[in-house]
Amino acid sequence: MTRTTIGVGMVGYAFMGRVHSQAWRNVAAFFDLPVTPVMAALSGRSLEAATDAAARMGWAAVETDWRELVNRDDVQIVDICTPGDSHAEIAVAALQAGKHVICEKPLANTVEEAQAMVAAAAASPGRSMVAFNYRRVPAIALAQRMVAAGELGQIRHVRAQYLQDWIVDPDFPLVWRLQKDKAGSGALGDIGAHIIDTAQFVTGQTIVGVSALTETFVRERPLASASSGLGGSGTSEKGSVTVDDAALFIGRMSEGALASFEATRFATGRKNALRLEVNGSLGSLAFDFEAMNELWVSSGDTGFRRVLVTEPDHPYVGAWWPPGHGLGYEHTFTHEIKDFLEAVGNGTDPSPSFADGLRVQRVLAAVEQSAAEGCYKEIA
Ligand code: 4PW
Repeated sequence: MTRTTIGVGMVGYAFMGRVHSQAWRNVAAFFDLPVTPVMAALSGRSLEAATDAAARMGWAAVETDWRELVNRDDVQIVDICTPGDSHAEIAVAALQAGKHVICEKPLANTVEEAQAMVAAAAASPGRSMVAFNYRRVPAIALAQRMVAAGELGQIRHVRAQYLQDWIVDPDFPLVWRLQKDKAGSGALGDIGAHIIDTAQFVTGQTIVGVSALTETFVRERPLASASSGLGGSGTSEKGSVTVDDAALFIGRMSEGALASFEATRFATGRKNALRLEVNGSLGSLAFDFEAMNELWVSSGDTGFRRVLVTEPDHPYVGAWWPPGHGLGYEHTFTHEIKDFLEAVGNGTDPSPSFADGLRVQRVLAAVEQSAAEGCYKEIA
């Protein structure tokens, strides 16, 4: 059978580029899709490093300027895996060229940039999506399904945490994630954005106001000599950390739930603990990414019981392994790419949209304002 193919160009090839690449490579082997992706080209500033990355990860060609990649005739989808400071420029150019765009989170470094991206998306025939991959954890998707079906009743509380510890050592270097001009904010935008999206996705409610505290515990760090993923090595010279190390905030949600959020890279011993607990009038749900194949459920009259989310009728799971075999971090990206390709192929709008990304951006901005001014901030 001949399948319609669609060319993909990816900008950036570090941590997110690697995990997106494995998704582009594998998605058509596990899911029936209306279009089959072809990994046409990768762009990166260093020809040598980009050529090496393309060869290892399966990209057919290399560009050293993302503008060339965006304008290639064999690229119909642009996948943005760069730090936040270049998201808006690349996404707007790609959408103006009529390309479909999937962009890493947070959507941008400022609300203004996110607004420009939403406007470009509205004016383009291209489809667009912001890459909040944790929505595609089967247990999180199942939690959303249960809340939407009314199984928890009226939602009263949301308790969300994203806990990491990779910069606890004060000698950990000043990588781009710790620089405001590159990353926009620190733990807040990098991991807080995920729990904002996850809480809104699972409950179907938006955050309408916040009261926040942020802190930078280590204000100077060795300049980075090299970095990859969440690792790096430093020099003897030091520079200033210009982002938050931790952000805590409480918030009101649109249908009356009270929520609390904690995003930190100083939770010693917690590696990637994205946790969510939702309490409703009829029951509760609890999830921790460090045990991502489990969802804990209480129907109110009992304590929590574990549901192993590995059954074929659980979201996304049927495409993979037999019950009990489990999925990992990388599968969330394969699911995200699968949903994106289905939308592009079927001519529908993918979710979460750039408008959803802008809403998260407004929450991030309100958290920063609230922390700076010491007051409750409503979100329009
Ligand atoms: O999923 C997380 C990301 O969104 C990863 O653990 C690291 O923190 C890299 O960026 C964020």
